[in-house]
Amino acid sequence: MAPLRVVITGGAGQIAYSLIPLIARGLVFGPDVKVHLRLLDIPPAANALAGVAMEVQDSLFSTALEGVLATTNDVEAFTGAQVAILLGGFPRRPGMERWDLIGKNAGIMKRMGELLETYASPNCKVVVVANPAQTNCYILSIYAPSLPRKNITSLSRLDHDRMIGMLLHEANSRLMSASAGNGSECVRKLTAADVRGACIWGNHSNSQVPDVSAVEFFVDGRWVPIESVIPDRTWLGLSNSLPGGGNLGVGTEGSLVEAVRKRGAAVLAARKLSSAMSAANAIAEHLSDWLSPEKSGHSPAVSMGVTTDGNPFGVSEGVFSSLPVRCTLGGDWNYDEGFSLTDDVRRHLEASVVELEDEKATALKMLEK
Ligand code: NAX
Repeated sequence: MAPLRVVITGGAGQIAYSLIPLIARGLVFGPDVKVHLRLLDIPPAANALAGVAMEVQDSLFSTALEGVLATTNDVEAFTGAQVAILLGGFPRRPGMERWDLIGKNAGIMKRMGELLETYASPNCKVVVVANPAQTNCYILSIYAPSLPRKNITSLSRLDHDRMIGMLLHEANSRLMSASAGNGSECVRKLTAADVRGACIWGNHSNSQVPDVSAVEFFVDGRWVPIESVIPDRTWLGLSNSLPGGGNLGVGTEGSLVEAVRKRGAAVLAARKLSSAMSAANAIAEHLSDWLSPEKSGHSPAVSMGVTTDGNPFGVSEGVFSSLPVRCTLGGDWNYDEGFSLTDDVRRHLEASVVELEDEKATALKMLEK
């Protein structure tokens, strides 16, 4: 069978550097799927891109990687692409307004949309990572009108995984100390497979809505509600002491919601570089749950940035938003109707969707200029 053509834009950047080995080892599309990588970057990054290509050659990756093309020619990169991983974008510079950034990236996404429309496979599957990720999806959908809207997704899996990582950290420390205290054997350490029902709603920004209201842990052979392991409702953002059913912990110093929203900034402050290893891992999980023959159809509900058109949650249509979905065999996905919005989550999600609508309007206005 012909190898899967996978284009990665921003191929010389730091996320690509962590992602390429995961793909090349067969960990994303499945060990039996041969991949031809098409790494694209802009001419000023041509040397760095050539260096990445040298390292790929030197790495003697598994047979999953059938070939690699490193190019600054976008038509060459997108021709026949069956999967597009869009990392390339304009970075935020000091003094730059958020709206300027949206405008610059809208221009880049317009070009990506045209490339997808004209040169990629008609059923190309897309994940947008470059920010503003959800609004970039919307721009793509305008300039690649023949591509099914369901094929265009954005990454909110990193936010999802950050939340699960924090929940596991808290749950495990509570379970460990509980078992140490009564002298019994240590409780089995929970892993990601022992958590279900987590969801990120809304924009990939500070307005995102990390929601644990449906979370359950698998403890001692059965699923139990989150509060039976982590009874701290304020930290979880489940406090119902305020009118309207609580405040989700937003603004509460040290709450889970605040921590998830600020995790990217915390990594940046500590590393002096934005998240790359965890972003690459989240992209790999997003794609393998969606597209790998081994995982698609078997994975739990996950958060993905998808079109809101026809969603069952009552979210305004016409934008892309993080929502809970289930991936189905053959590279499709459906909204997970098992999720429902609490009043509090709905209120916060509405604010996040207003932000998405503002971003969309700004991007469209900038493209008209
Ligand atoms: P880097 O700055 O390391 O790499 C970006 C690369 O894109 C550069 O090599 C640059 O030359 C290239 N590029 C710029 N314009 C291009 C174009 N028109 N065509 C092709 N390549 C182009 O960024 P990196 O850390 O790899 O992050 C990539 C993107 O992911 C950024 O926009 C970042 O904001 C976004 N992120 C999104 C996340 C999400 O959860 N949605 C989390 C991680 C990350 O911060």
